[in-house]
Amino acid sequence: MKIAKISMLFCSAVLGVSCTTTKNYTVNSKSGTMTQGTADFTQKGKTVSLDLNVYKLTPGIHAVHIHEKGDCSATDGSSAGGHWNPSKNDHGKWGSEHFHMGDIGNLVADKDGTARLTFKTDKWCMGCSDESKNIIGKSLIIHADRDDFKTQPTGNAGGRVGCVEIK
Ligand SMILES: [Cu+2]
Ligand SMILES: [Zn+2]
Repeated sequence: MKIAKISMLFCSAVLGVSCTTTKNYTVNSKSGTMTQGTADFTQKGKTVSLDLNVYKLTPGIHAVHIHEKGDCSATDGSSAGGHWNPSKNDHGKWGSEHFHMGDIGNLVADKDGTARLTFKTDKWCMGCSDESKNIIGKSLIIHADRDDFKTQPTGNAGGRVGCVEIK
């Protein structure tokens, strides 16, 4: 807490800019798929942005969530646990009445299986002391199917084809 405060002061007062943290990860293929890609997270000031680039997906719509455990070790990705849900809400579409803090939404893969999703929020942080906001120690999961934003608590998104440990 003290260190975080001091570093914020350092960034804003001494450098005259807000702090920026960037972490780049590689997507691990899961469930016998060939999924590849990168997930880049950046925190600038109070905003965290995600730039997700995925390859070798099946063409079409795939759910993307942050799951509660930063563990991609299981071949089917089940070690990542359920959706990250610190506020104990129902599953849903981001920004609607009810949604999990990990309910990013869907990405669309083209006919070659290539997909890009960018996302930005001030509801997350990278490594802050507020565990209801901190994405470090969680995982990002790419699913076989689309999120219907209705089925509880998963969105009926099917298997897990890609996994990123957010360390
Ligand atoms: Cu998921
Ligand atoms: Zn959810």
